[in-house]
Amino acid sequence: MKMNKISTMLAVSLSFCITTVFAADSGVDHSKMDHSQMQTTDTADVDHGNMDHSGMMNHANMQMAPAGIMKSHNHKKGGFMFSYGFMSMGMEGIKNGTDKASTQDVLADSYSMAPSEMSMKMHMLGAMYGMTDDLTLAVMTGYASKEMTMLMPMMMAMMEHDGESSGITDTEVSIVDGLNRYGLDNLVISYGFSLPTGSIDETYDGKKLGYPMQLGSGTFDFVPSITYQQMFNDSWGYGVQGRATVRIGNNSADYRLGNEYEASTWLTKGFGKRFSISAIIDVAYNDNISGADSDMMASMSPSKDPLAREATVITAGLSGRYNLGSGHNLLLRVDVPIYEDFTGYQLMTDYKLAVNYKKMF
Ligand SMILES: [Cu+2]
Repeated sequence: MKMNKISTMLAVSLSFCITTVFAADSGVDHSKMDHSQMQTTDTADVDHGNMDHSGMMNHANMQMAPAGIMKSHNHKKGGFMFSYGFMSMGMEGIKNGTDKASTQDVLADSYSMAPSEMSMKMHMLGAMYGMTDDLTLAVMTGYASKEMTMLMPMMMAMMEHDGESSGITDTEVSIVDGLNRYGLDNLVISYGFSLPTGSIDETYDGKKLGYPMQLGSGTFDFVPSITYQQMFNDSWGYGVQGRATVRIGNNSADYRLGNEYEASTWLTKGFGKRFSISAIIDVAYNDNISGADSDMMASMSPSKDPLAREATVITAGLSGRYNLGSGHNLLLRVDVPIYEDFTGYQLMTDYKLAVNYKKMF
């Protein structure tokens, strides 16, 4: 059911993407035109380093991609980019399917505990390096801190149970291909792997924490993406990105997290040469876990139940980008969920906040 829904959404975004690619490239010099237009915009901005960095990048319209959209541009040979991001996410309350559920519902379904809140903070470090004019190496890793509160019936009252974990997350190594050698100026693809550098053995008070509190997948994951971006004129543009996380094999604890499929689409409006705002819609699906960690008892809590992880989530976001000149970029993004459909009891997301800093050399 869910898989059908999400496949439809992904198919729609993808066909939208493909249609536009062909529409753009069947026209004689359409993409070239857009490109030179963009460069004019960049060079017109006399007093700053945008000029250098558009020389280092094949996709000047990268300036239009909102925060959180990674691997949407490549750098020209020798070009280098460093990025730092901070993300904060809050979750509270439970849903099952698309309906809200209470702590009592969870306990009545024979779980011993019910999750009530969770928060996650993450620092992300990234680097990109142009190996050729088309192929850019992108490496990304992070440090996450997570906190979760569970409720457990004790005598006649509810007792709070806390859990915490923190550490290095998984590390992604990808190749971003600008496809300019095929004349595809607006299309970028990337393919790479997520390496299992994040721990899957996080415990608290001597007990193994649930699946969402672990820091990594424990498996090598294939992480491809495809991005299409187009400027309408020198201030309006849009983009579409599809990405997937496909897990390979089982991890050392004998389970495999569900695959993830995500599509984002955004509309960006530039104000002057330095500032732009994007509105983003993101559709994400992730599957249940196959196998199970033998140190987690599914009946303890839904967060330890491998079959209560499947989710389809649609979020709406707003992102702002400020180009500080000399290749410095500051980005901000806020997201709120507009649709959540869960298999089993899962925590609802309140908000997601992200700050990003990028420096291009
Ligand atoms: Cu970059």
